[in-house]
Amino acid sequence: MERKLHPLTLIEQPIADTPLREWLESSEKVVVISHMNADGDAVGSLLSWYHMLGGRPGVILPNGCPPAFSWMPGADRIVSGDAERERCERMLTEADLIVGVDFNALSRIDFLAPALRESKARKVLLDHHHNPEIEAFDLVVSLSHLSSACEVVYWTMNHLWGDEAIPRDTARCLYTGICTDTGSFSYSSEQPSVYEAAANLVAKDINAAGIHNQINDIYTENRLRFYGYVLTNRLRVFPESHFAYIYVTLDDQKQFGITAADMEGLVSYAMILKETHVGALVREEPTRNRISLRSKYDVDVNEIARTYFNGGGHIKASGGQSTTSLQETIELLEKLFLKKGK
Ligand SMILES: [Mn+2]
Repeated sequence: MERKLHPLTLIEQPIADTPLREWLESSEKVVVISHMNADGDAVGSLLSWYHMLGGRPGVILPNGCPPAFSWMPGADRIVSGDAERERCERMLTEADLIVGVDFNALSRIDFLAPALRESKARKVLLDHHHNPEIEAFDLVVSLSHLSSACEVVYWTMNHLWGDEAIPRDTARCLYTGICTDTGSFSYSSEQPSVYEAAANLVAKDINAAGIHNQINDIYTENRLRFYGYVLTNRLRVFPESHFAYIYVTLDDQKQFGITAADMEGLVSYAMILKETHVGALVREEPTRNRISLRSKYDVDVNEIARTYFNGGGHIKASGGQSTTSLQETIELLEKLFLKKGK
């Protein structure tokens, strides 16, 4: 029943009844911040506000803008916590309004969390993850049934100022985040509202095909050959258990000169298999293993990531880590997902 409702009707307190518009328009020092290891949704929702507010806000990412998104309009304005930690802390301290996008807990902004927590600024969170840390904010717009933070931001802007007030550069940023968080409308996109938002954004002459190219056609030859190697040598498939996983050793990464960002999307290859219901990627790091989990149907991998891998995320896409050996991590995965005797 929920899926037929328009997102704006699902906000318990209509945004128009909150002081959000007044805060955004009257605050002198606005700072927008998103999470560590930013993805397209984080960068998109961050920069959408930069353009919407006429270039007024300071924009912060704890460890900067990933090169894959440096083409986005306004990306050169992002202040990186890694590179300029004190400047970021000062921006947060001196702000009168802080807007957090695409994260549900202060731990996601890592070493910048104390500065945000202690800032006297008004604090707003706009997000789509479950269980927002509401105590840390003055106003929370948390719509976990929506595809992306960019969609949450789109409907918020639409509701506050109307679609016609949204500028083209904001539309480019928001469309990018919606595409990256839905795999170009292949998952997390069951709600009709995501297509309505996309249609309204595409109507702003944003060159949607160009954005899809910028997001998808980005592999180096080396990265593609690494994928070939991994799919040949590091993919294990268990059709009877509807489970497949890929593991990547430190040696593999060294051999091909591969970074964590290069493995973004690798887990989806486990999901392409017809029989796979749940897929995993384990990548070895010097002091731990990172685990990505994906689910096609009703297995809640958010719960599994929370319970076994000190992580979390979404029901169908989550991640975590383990500090045991690669071998032990793989054994735990097999224990969790393999049917007995298979
Ligand atoms: Mn997101």
